[in-house]
Amino acid sequence: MYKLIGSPKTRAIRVVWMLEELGLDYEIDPVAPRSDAACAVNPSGKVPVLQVDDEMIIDSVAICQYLADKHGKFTYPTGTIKRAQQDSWTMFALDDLESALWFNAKNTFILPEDLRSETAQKACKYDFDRAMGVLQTRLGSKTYVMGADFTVPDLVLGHCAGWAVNGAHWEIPAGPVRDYFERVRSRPACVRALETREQY
Ligand SMILES: N[C@@H](CCC(=O)N[C@@H](CS)C(=O)NCC(=O)O)C(=O)O
Repeated sequence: MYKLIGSPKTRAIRVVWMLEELGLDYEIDPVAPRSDAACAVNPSGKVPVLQVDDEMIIDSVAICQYLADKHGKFTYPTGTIKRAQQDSWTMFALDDLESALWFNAKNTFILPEDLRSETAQKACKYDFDRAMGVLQTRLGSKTYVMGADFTVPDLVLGHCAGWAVNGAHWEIPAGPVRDYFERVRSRPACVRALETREQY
């Protein structure tokens, strides 16, 4: 039994989604970021954290990749070119989509008010829009970023798309990229994860 520490309203939802994709048993301890309970398992107070026996794994992407590797699904094996290409997609999701979303959130409601900047918000949107163009080019006509099979970066990209539309209120341009995100986010495991989030 895996124990997921972190409210599903945070990036813990990625781990819920992966656990649902893999059909695994898990329990959720819905602790808030920076709470005493979060700081007890991660000195930064960030969530999610996955407890596996007596060990803790910090970071949503590290956790999702670990689960994929351990259960032999939604990933290519380590040491292969395909795995390096898959990891490159994961880094693209974090560098080009998540960083814009996170810095925008910080400048919208997280940082102390006197440190927030509307110019920074505009810069984040600019970077995100540019990333949508890059994604369209790199994706081409593929079903998922690595081809026919859903892998870890599709989950991270799909999560970022929901964050963009529902959190930042940024529009995804109509066309292949929006179709791709709809394909990823309509997977039954994603739908179940979002239903789970509603319970918290
Ligand atoms: N790279 C980390 C980021 C985790 C993170 O920043 N989580 C947010 C909630 S979505 C948090 O705990 N923030 C508290 C803080 O920044 O102090 C991951 O993907 O797990």
